Amino acid sequence: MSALFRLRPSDLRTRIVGCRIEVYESLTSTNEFASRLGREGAPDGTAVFALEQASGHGRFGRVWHSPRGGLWCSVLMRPTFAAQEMLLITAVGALAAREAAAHLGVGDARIRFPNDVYARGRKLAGVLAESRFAGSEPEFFVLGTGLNVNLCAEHFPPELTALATSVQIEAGRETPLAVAARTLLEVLDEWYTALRDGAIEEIVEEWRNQSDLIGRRVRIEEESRAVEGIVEDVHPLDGIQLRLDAGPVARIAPDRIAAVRLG
Ligand code: BT5
Repeated sequence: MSALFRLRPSDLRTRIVGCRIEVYESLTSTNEFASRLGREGAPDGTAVFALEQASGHGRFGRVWHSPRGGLWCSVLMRPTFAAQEMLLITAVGALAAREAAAHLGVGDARIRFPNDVYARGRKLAGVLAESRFAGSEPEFFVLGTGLNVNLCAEHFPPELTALATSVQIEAGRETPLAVAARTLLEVLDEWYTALRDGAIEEIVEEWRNQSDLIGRRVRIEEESRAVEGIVEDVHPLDGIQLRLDAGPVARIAPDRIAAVRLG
């Protein structure tokens, strides 16, 4: 019997997200596949899942480990707003992944700048927004979410065992992937609708409330240097405001931040 889960648009209480749903055994990357559907004209809100990804990826070309048991999902978005607001799509993705994890029983899921969800100091989920342009205008976006659902410590490669966690580890029980998928699409629909309606302040405020870095000592790695200090503020568009150990306050833009490590 196939391990594919079934989820139909009519199973969802959503307006846009999940208006079309495709579930596959294995894909190279759901983001790449959703992008292909986007080029073929698939509608706003189309959702793609794969039980496993052969080359799931994160930011800066990093590998996203995607074995069976996780929720690997991409949603095609065709909002009508300016390109720089891709950072808001990332924020909406992090908010939805955090909220879905909370609904699935993860006690203290928090957003870790800019695109991660952490629980008890370990990475539970990551989101990756990508865009395709037609000339200078964005034609569509793809929001990818990787949420570790039914994964145990032995499913992670050695370098991640001490750094990663899952819904199963945190909530102490397995969750059917169809339930996790429905939960994610429903909360994402709420935040995506808010974004389309222009509720930017509400999104930014909730994103800041759910972030776990304010007041903490961090080391921020940029591509060619690292800085250390105490986080004074975080903002999905403006980045991190950091009181440097050397004294002054620096503002580090989101696209310059490769990784944030707690000091
Ligand atoms: C991310 O990248 O956190 C975004 C990951 C997005 C993955 C989704 S899955 C569906 C869709 N299709 C794709 O191809 N991608 C999206 P980044 O911030 O660059 O973090 C990558 C780092 O997270 C790696 O270098 C590892 O240290 C760590 N990592 C990799 N796999 C992990 C996992 N399954 N759980 C926790 N941490 C992981």
